[in-house]
Amino acid sequence: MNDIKTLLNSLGLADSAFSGGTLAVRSPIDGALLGAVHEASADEMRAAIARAQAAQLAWRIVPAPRRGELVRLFGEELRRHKQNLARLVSLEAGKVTSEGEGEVQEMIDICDFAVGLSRQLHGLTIASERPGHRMMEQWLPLGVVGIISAFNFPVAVWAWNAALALVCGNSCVWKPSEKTPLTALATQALFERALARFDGAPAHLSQVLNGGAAVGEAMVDDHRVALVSATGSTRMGRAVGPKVAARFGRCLLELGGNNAIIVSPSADLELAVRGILFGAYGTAGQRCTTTRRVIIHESIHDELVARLDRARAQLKIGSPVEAGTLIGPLIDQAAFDAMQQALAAAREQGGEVSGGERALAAQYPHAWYATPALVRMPAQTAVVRQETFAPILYTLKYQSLEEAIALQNDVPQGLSSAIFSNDLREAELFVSAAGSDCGIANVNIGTSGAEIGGAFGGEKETGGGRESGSDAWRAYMRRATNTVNYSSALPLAQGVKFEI
Ligand code: UN1
Repeated sequence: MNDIKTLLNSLGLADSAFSGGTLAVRSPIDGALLGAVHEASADEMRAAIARAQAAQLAWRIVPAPRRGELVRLFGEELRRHKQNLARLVSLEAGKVTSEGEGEVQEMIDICDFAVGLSRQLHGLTIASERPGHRMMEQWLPLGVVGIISAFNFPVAVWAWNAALALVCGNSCVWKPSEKTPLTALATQALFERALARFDGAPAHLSQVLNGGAAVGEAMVDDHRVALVSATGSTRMGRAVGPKVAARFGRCLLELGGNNAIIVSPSADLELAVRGILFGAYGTAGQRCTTTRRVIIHESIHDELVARLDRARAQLKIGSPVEAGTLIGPLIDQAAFDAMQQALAAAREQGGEVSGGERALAAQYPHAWYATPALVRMPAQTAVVRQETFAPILYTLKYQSLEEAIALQNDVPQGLSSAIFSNDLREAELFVSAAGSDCGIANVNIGTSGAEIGGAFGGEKETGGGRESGSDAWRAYMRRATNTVNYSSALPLAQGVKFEI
């Protein structure tokens, strides 16, 4: 407990920020109480949105490269506090040390990206059909951006949204996962340090409000929130999407995945084994990009499955902050129970399960560790088509690549996918219009661990949103088409006459 207090203080949090509240925070590592934070009410959310709206009115007229300067300063704070924030990610979300550090690195990377972007929020000039006229397209600040984030990337996904939203001239209101409020508060404290070093930013440019569904709902229902960017389960997205649509707000959804890797006979099996193991079992299977299915050509199926199963059994499970651990805990008992239910369903549907038992129960009776599971499935049954947020890998067999691609696509989700193949034709078919239907389709790397430079997101039940790199910034701006007449006549478009 002392340890955590020192850590939180070092990140700029006063004791009152993490004690005395009603939202208890427990570490998934051992169940220890890390703090008790204030839970906001729906009214507090509405008041925060009002403050955010005032902040945005001032921020939108600050030149974009100046706005970039604030994000640059924030990136500096993140660099300075990388180890400590990463440690907090490990303690609160259960990520192994290198993944906690990777998460903060991802925040730093998106800040760098956003700083560059702040000088490139470019529009278009379009040829007008009328003489003495010019048409242009501008991208202008949108308003208040609401961010709902999940426990598994408790701070990086917020940073993808916030860094872009801020350089685009918006203010942000953040509702983090109830399971990870401390990393959110610490991130907010670091942001405020950057703000204090910046001359000319309005107060309340970024705010965080912890709490449950009622706080999230107050954000989702509020017409002053121009964009709701929500990361989490498809169930959550189904609740959020229609509400935002009903008030004609904008939504950016990043929901469930059910990501597959196809392994062809020409694959480099060494690479494939490593890519599959990290994809399936890294982060204890709790990434939206986790590899949940591997579709293997029949000629190499038995050999590859045997190798995966042997390697699976060797992966070191333990406290994520101990050196050498590859697999940390599940976030809570509900996650463990959901894993057991999926494995029971898989058995009923003809699956042969290895692993998947509770681990380290004697050492950590109040935490939920599980051995990674590999399930040989006879077919892509109902349980395989659903996302279970746990380290379960289903193996399937194929004969023709067309069949493999059809299997890969025949799930409700469409986030990430990959093929391991050294055959150019196969690889190109996989990334073609007749290939993977996902937002991310990789060749000879796994399904998870995307860089921030590309647009991140997926199709179908994944929600269709794109965050992070490429031109994802456009979601945080509004497009204005301007026609400027610099002649002294008033010709109408399409040759319409209206003589007065
Ligand atoms: C998520 O799991 O919500 O590609 C995001 C990845 C990470 C992001 C995952 N960069 O695995």
